Formats: sequence, C-alpha cells, structure tokens
Amino acid sequence: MRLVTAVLTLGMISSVSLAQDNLVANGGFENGFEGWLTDVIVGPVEFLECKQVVHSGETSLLMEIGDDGRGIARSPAFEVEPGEQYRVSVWATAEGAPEGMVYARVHWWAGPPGVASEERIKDDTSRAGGTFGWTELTATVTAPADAQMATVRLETNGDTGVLNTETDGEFWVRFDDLVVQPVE
Ligand SMILES: [Ca+2]
Repeated sequence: MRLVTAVLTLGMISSVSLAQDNLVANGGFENGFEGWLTDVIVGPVEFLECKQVVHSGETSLLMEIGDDGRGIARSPAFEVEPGEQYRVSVWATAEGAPEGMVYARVHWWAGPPGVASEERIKDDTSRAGGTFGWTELTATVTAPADAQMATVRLETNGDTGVLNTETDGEFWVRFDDLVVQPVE
C-alpha cells in the first residue's frame, strides 16, 4: 500500500513539473484552439477538436484535409533566450498523409510574431508520413542571436504555400501534446 502511494506521488510530481516546463500554452489542446491560429493553405481543410482519439488529456487537433490539401496550425508565441537550446516535441498520427510531410516547424521572431514567410530562420522537427499511429516528432533547436519569441507551426503537407505534394485523396492528421522545454 505504501509503495503504491509513493509511486502515485512520484507520478504526480513529474507530470506537474512537465506542465510547468512547457513554454507552449495549451500545447495539448485541452482548451480547444485557444491561442492557436489555424490556416487553410490549400483547401479544403477542416480543423476539429477531436475528443475520440487523443494522445493525452481529452482533446487533440484533427485536420481533415482534401485531395492535395494543406493546413497549418500555429502555436501561441512564447519567449526565448538567444543562444539557448530548446527541445521541441509533438505527437502525431495520420492516415494517407503525404510521405515525410507531417512535422512541426519552429519560427524565430525578433519581436511579436508576424507573417511567417518573412522569417528567414526556421527549424523543423523529424518528419512522418503515410498512415501511422501516435508518433513523437522531435528536434533540439537553438534560438538565433536576435530571437526574442518563437512559434511552432504544425504542418501537414509541403514546405511552401505555393507548392504542395500530391496525395492519393483525402487524408487526416491528428496532433497532440506540443511541448517546448529549455535544454538544461
Ligand atoms: Ca490533448
């Protein structure tokens, strides 16, 4: 009985410190899309608060995307220290997504976030594609010398707003648990 209590307490402590360390507010979509920007780059794309299939908590982000479509969701902005290292992690699952085109992209900002295409410096996480179960996409990134803030964009298809990758038809991608933490 004592052992069970100790294990439970340890579990609670580690999940609390994880929540405090995450620089991204609402990275797990537990408050819906609060603080997030969603954008249809190539339509149609539907952004849904998914309650049925989650990585943790009660909500994930579901993007239902048409043939050759592309949608992005940008996280709330957070402050960074120039030269500091950060670990980025997000979980994704998909069906029929283009190969290597599901990932997260960090944009660094010298001030308040603006139009992403104006930013020269960006960093991507590892990539996934096709049909796959919950998979962690990660990167360890370093804030540039002039960086003050950052955002993380969850991507579903292609590098630019002009060119996108052909898909075999409609596809869907779910994201959950975006966490950005300073590397100690
Ligand atoms: Ca969640």
